[in-house]
Amino acid sequence: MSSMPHATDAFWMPYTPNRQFKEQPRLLASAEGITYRAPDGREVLDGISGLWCVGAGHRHPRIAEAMRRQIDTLDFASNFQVGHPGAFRLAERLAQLAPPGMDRVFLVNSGSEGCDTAMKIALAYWRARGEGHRNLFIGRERGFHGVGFGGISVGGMTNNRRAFGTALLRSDHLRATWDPATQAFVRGQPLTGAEMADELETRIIPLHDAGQIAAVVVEPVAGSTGVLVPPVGYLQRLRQICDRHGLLLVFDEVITGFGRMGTVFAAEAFGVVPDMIVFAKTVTNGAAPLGGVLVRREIHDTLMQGPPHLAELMHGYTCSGHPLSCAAAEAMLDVLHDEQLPQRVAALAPHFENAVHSLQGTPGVVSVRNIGLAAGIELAPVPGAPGQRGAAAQAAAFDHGLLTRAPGDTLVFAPPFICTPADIDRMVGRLYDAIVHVTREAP
Ligand code: PXG
Ligand code: PLP
Repeated sequence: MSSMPHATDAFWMPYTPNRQFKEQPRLLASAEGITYRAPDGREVLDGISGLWCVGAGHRHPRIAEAMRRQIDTLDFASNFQVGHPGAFRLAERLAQLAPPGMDRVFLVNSGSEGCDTAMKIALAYWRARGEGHRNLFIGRERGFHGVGFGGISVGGMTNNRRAFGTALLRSDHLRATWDPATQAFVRGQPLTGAEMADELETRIIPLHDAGQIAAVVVEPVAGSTGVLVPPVGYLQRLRQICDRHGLLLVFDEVITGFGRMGTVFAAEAFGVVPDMIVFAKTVTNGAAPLGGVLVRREIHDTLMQGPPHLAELMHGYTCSGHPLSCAAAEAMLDVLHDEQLPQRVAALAPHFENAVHSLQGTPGVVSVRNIGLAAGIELAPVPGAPGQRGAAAQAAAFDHGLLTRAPGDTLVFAPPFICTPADIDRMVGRLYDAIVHVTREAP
């Protein structure tokens, strides 16, 4: 088992308080199933599926075996002007899993690349239809669409935007679906609040004109902001308004895709078919980087024009459809199917809901929200220091043997799909211990 590296200076860690981490590193050296091990062998239960990726559990033997076979057969082939069978096979299988009609797939390496790709496809689509003036994107406050310039333009996480000046693309934002007055301890989807979608029609469209808008981009469930669950009927209303005004609707399913909602895609769980679906993360169980965009066929076909010797869409990444990533994803699709992982999530969700809501009443807990296998447990902030209590709780959870995440003062709990009810209870016990630990301390 590897131990602490001698020097930690060179690696500029992503999304990490580097100075603090390097004072007190928290390393993960190995993993199996739902459990990480620190270099000293200490157990850390995986309460966030790696980073919303590892639904099938760590080091799944079928995924490992598929990747081993692939690296010994074809390590790399690009998909620019040549191709390899794995990418075609994977795309066909993804198309079959997607909602009807969304059967064209652009492959990328991450959720961020997926979001930027979906936005570029939207722009190119309107231009091909002679409506190049549609170049405004409508996102939502507290939405996360990765860290590319497209994604931070349409995203609504203030901390991801502030340091980078004005984002590159024109955008406006719907309000978040969060209403603390009615939703603080709601179980599953709030029953009221669908009318929050009407703002698209009553404010945004009159302000900008529908003819300026390229697409509306939302996460079906806002994940990385701390799990904000859409009210019943909200996503349907967004779809209806987009249809009335001819706007494209993009679902960012980077977190919700591949099982976490108890279905392969959240589109299915909520009964709403968008025009594009962005995916990443769980598609390979986190074993290799892969993302993509599922596209409604008419959008794809509109772009299949121009001189036959020129690429129809001048876009792609060196590793788009990398053989190892495709092998991992194909194996993950086998595992999702054969182990019935979405069905297991659906069966486990009621126990999960009861377990996380048992935290209501714990001092300092101001909200608990859940859907599928995702929950946000929000803590009262330290006065004048937003985020400090969340960061302390995340650290305390790690010290109590649980990996979690804390955007702001909300602890996010999103365990692997293979958890048993007893695993969930053990993890929630550690969450409780961590919350008690940080709320006992003086504010
Ligand atoms: N869209 C959504 C909805 C995401 O959740 C991305 C795009 C970007 O994906 P990549 O693969 O480029 O990271 C994400 C990523 C958290 C957390 O703490 C969530 C993400 C990333 C980092 C942290 O919940 N989601
Ligand atoms: N920068 C340089 C100098 C490159 O040659 C390339 C790709 O060929 C890129 C950036 C883009 O890299 P990627 O295709 O991995 O996104």
